[in-house]
Amino acid sequence: MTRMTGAEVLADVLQEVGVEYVAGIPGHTVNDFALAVGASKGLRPILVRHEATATFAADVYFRISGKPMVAFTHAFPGAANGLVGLANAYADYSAVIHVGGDTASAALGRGGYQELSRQFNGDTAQLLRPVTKRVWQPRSASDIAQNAVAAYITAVSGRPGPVSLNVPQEIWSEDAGSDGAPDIAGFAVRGKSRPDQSAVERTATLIGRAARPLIVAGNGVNVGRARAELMTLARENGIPVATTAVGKGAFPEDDPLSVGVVGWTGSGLANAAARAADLILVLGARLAETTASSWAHGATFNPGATTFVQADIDQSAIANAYPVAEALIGDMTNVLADLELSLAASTRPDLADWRGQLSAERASWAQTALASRAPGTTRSIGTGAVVCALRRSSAEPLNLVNDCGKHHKWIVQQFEARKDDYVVSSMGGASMGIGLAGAIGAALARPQVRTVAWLGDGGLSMSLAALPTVAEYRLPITIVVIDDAAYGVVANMQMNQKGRTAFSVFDGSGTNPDYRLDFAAVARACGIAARVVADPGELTSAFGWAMQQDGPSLLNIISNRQSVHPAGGGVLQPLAQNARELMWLPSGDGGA
Ligand SMILES: Cc1ncc(C[n+]2csc(CCOP(=O)(O)OP(=O)(O)O)c2C)c(N)n1
Ligand SMILES: [Mg+2]
Repeated sequence: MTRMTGAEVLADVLQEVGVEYVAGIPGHTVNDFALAVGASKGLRPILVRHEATATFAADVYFRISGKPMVAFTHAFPGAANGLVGLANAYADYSAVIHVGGDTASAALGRGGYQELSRQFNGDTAQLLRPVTKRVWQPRSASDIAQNAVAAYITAVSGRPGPVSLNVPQEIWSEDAGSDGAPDIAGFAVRGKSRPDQSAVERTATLIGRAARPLIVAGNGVNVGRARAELMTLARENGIPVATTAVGKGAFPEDDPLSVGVVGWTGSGLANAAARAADLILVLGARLAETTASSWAHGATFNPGATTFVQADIDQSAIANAYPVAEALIGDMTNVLADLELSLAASTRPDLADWRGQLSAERASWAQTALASRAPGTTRSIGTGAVVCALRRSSAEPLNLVNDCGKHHKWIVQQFEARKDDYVVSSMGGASMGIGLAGAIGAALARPQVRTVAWLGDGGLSMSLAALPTVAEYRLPITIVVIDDAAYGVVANMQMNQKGRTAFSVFDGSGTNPDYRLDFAAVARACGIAARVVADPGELTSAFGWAMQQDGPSLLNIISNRQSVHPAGGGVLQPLAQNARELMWLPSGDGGA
């Protein structure tokens, strides 16, 4: 047996806990780790060209595969470049294992090259602290195995999140003190929690008595791999299902029980259902600002008239916004399976009237949605028509990663997520740039299906550094850029508020009104097949072409600044006192 170094031990442990992909950019502080990953048989390296590509990709990879991916960075400049993806993963409860190389301990505080220690030795770890569940800073190579297992367990357990192993440079090459790989079998053990049975039974009774129950499924259902259990519970009991924007896809939207997405970016139908429901079963969601339309009473939820029951793997998500009548704490598959058993043992609710009431809403919402899908004109293509062409272009399951801007709401509200689709949106972080870099993670997680990266021109400009990676690894990604030559959502907001724009239109602040970044040319230069679509009549054939490419493709859809969010849905408004008043609300019938 040969003695192993700290770097070799970490590469080994990462494989043992199920990591497949390691993405990042090396430098001298993390070089030994890069070389150990390169030499390992099981880990697959993804060399990116900006650290944020690695952290965003890892975030979305976890959301789809349920497995953590590693993003590694060098000293503080690399770590700082990767921060946005870590913070976004933290805000949205997604697991990422970050491995950072840090300045060698002997140089700390003495003017070490690339050290961040002016205030305290090793402050790169302080950069990472607020954007991770925990930072580990091994003091010797023999700490690495234990620290890595603890980091993995922390990342994936409870509500998932990013973690960081921030390793001083000298430790990588130190002897880890053992012959051969550590045996982690008894350490990296995961269990599943089960909700309290009496709480399950009381919840079943509340559901059995409700006249207008609604399920609101959050991303906890996706992350908890509980889509099948949700389907059984909803269908066996005939209960309508909404999702949050981030939870979109947890329940197929072509199912007659689906009402779509609740909240600001959601549908008129889902918001009407949530307002009218007398009982809402919240699954793996915390009813945050965008889901609850800024908690404005009667916009999405009617907390005074609705009883909430909430299920989550983590107690701290319960009653984040509204008082609850019951809390089911446990793994989402167990919560749903136990609840279904309990409901099956009693009389199933008769909800025909409630579903009838919703069909009238459904018909009226279908009209509103249809009216907003006008094709537009040459060089001013309607985004709703693009969503239709995209949906029609693929009968196969797909991954879709949404960026942030006015193009985003069109997908959340109007793209029909079907069984086995993953439609990823970020609402906690909503960082621009996740659309393309995240699509890399999606394509690595499910390479057998096509991945769509859905972005605005602002978001794509911010993540151009990810384009060569898409081409270099020949990832089956179709990039759709809704190009209005503006930070459109900001420009619209400014026009509505003040009748003028500032810092939101790409025209050189008026000096170059015709400037247009040629994304198709940039993509081609990177090795990606690309087309400009200027006419709505070309949409169908363009999508047919793009989705059938062997490798990546890009469609530059020419939109214009006057294009808007789709109509309907919830609201997002200045908070005023809404959030603070929540504690003084009267609870709903049967509420706690
Ligand atoms: C990293 C980051 N910076 C700024 C913002 C604020 N912001 C939200 S949407 C948006 C404009 C998006 O422009 P674009 O990608 O072109 O989308 P459009 O609204 O034009 O569809 C901005 C600046 C953000 N969400 N993330
Ligand atoms: Mg734009």
